Amino acid sequence: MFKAILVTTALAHFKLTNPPTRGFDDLKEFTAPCSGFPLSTRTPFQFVSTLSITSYHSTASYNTSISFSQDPQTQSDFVPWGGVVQCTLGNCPDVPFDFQKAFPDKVKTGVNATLQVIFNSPDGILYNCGDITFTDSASSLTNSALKHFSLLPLVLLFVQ
Ligand SMILES: [Cu+2]
Repeated sequence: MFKAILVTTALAHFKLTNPPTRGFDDLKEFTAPCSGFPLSTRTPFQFVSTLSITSYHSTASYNTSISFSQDPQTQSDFVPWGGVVQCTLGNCPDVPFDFQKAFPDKVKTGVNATLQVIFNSPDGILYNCGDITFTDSASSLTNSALKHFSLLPLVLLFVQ
């Protein structure tokens, strides 16, 4: 009985949905850098994009790293990118990331990368990765996001 309760509360931490996570297993999310999942299908990803993350915790935060390795294996393959985003239960806030601005020498159309989300939850530090290929197709995201006044402080934080 007691054991069953423990298992239940340990399930469902967070999930990276855009780009899609390599795989999802609550019990493996503690494993860096990518929850123990191997390289997966790459998602086309615009230079300025928003990560979509579902939080199953009412109080949590995340930060991000990126790897330009073709098949990153360890945490040292990743470099930190972006600031800390606070999450509540449900979807974490949409924050546009300008990857090309941050890595102008590396982010070009056709370049492969792996995005890593490091989720700081009451259960501990958790990991998801999404494999992507950058594309320069026109992004309407930046303009629409910039029109939302409430997002401006976060935009300035991440695009500076
Ligand atoms: Cu959790």
